[in-house]
Amino acid sequence: MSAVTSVVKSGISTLTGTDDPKRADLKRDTIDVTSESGLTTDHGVKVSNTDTWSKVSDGQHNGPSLLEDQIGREKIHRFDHERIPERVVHARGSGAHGTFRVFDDRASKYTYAPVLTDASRNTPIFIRFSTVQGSRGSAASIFAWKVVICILTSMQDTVRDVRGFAMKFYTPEGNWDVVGNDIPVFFIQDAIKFPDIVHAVKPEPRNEVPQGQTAHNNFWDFVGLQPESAHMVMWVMSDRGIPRSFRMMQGFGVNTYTLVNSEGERFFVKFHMIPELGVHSLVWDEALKIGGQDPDFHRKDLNEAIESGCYPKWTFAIQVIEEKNEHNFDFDILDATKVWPEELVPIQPIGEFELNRTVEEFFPEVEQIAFCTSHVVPGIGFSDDPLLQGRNFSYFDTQISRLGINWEQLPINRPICPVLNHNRNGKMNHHINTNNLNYYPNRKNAGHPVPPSEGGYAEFSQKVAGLKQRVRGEKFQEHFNQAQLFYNSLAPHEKAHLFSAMSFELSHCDDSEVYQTYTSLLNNIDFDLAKAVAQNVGGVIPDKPTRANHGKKSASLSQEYFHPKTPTIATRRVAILIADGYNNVEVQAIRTALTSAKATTWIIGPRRGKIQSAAQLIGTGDSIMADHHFEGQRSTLFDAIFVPSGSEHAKSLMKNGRAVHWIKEAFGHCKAIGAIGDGATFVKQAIGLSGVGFGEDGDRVVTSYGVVTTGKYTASSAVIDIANIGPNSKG
Ligand code: HDE
Repeated sequence: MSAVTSVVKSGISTLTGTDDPKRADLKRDTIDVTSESGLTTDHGVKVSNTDTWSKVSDGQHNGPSLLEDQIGREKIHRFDHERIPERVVHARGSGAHGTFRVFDDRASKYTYAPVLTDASRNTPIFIRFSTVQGSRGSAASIFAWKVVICILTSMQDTVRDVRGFAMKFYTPEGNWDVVGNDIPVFFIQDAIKFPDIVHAVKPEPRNEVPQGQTAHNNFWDFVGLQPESAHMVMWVMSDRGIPRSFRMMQGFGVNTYTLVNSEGERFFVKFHMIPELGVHSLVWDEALKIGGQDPDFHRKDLNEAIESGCYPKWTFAIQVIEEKNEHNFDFDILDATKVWPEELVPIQPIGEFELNRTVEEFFPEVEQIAFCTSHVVPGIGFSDDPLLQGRNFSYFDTQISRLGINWEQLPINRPICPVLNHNRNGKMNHHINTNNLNYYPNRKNAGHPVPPSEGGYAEFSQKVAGLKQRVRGEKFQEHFNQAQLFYNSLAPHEKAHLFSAMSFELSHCDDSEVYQTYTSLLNNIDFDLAKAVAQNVGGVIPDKPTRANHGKKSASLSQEYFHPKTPTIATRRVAILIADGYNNVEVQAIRTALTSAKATTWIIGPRRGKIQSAAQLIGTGDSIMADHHFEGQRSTLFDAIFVPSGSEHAKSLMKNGRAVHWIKEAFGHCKAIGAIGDGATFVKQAIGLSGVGFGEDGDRVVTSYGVVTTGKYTASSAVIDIANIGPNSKG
């Protein structure tokens, strides 16, 4: 068992039990299976034998199986039809239930939507996180893993990709969906290009390769010829493409929506979700390795945090532009390939939300949940953003082919408020209407429209004039200013990561036309970057910039901006590396300190079993159970490592190649490593670098490599140091 003992709740008063209307609603369809439960068929008849098909037999030999066996046939029929089509994009995902609330009514100057203004409400929410490119995937068996490792690595959480961040708010006014991503811009400006970008990024039609990767000819071919994607490509190639955890991602509604207040004034709005734990990423080498070591890394991480009581939490914020200021920017505020720089349009926090309940069963909750950008509630509306307009058509449409026309009756999708209209029938209809009147108007006025004054949705009366034509606005023609802004705003190590990512991806393109076109396009963004990438991948090496870099920056585009003000190790995974003869007093002390700081600790030893402490070796003291052995888990799955003192233990660690590799690899990934006494000597030898600032004299030393160690190391100083360094903060 792990040492996940702390039950830590964040600030929100959590809804529990039947107080949560969505939870109560789902309860209606929940089946509890206990040891008392007996099997029945789907038509309710008790089943006495579920193991043997009914057949003709003399009791000693098998004869033919009988078609009349309803129990056997039903079992096979149901199994044959278990699968439904996966989502055409965002197929692989994970989700959880939670609670949203606003701080106060500060947003009422922009909207009359109670979900955004009524602080007495706790709104139940569900969030589904996803990767975009890859298939839904399957857990490869150990056998398959040995035989075809490429299949395993294709279905995994840590691929370089955009992450979906789709939220459903179950409000008394109906469901509101914000179907966002972890990146604030998109590849294309107009919905009509969506099938092209998705076909280009998905596995190539000839051979279904690659899975879960943008690193192939067709993707880079398309984006090289479609310069409006330049900005988004920079984000995907940055650290944002390989998040450490769903819990450490920003979310963005991306499209421009509108809010309407009770005065009838309309505002343009963008939605932001800012994680309490800061925005953090893996390093690429880790992401690649975790893909093989733990393909479900992100979904496990989400469940682990919620189940240990460390509820992932975000601030909900808005950016607002008054209608009259729509055209006051050098970009079009309805262009989804552009951000609204925070310096121009401040981000206003208005609420917060947390995820506090894992799902009971994946399929009926995570797989069957379905979102629609067109699902808004009174006080919230759309804009003429051409991407949003197309999305409003697409989502409803795709749910019909994935789940059927009655998809909104599924438990996870149905609203918590009454649903009543004259829509009828269709496959898998669950509603039984007691009224004979399925049209309006009718003689009883049954099922009548509700005026806006009583809560009916009112479209904003927007004046529209123009010629019918296939055009995009003038400001939609500029594609590189914000790609430059993004690149300029990155910290040096973030720039280095982006350069490596592009080099990796373009190296995987074997058509020279593709990588030459893209490196030429890159020169519109940054000359030095374009030159360095082109040199690496055999692209077109520029001798001067295609256009000058404007040199502007916007602070909040860098992940650094979102590091928590007070460093924290809450929810981080710390491995304690031990062998027989370790110092148990230190291990207990560091565990206590880390647990109270809301981190989780995991004992890693030479075997999953009892590891004897130094005291026990001489007949006193305790042993400890290792959670994993050195081969069972790797350093990549942890944020930091701690090695206690103990001469026997340090000697055996040094002799164990895998234990040495643990340290070398964690060091290479710039993780915090704390060690004491002989443990510190082991760390130093394992890294093979002496003189990098280790504190031999008892002082605490933090090296530029991220290793902390000292002769007089204490548990509390370790916690402070590990938190201050921050896993992967540099590299
Ligand atoms: Fe989606 N997108 N999308 N998308 N999208 C889908 O709907 C679509 C776009 C996003 O967890 C599909 O139910 C079009 C932007 C997420 O269930 C589909 C366009 C953003 C999810 C669809 C876009 C997103 C989807 C496939 C361009 C970020 C997963 C399955 C006009 C704001 C939702 C489904 C979940 C899913 C269409 C662009 C985010 C086909 C036509 C921009 C998070 O309807």
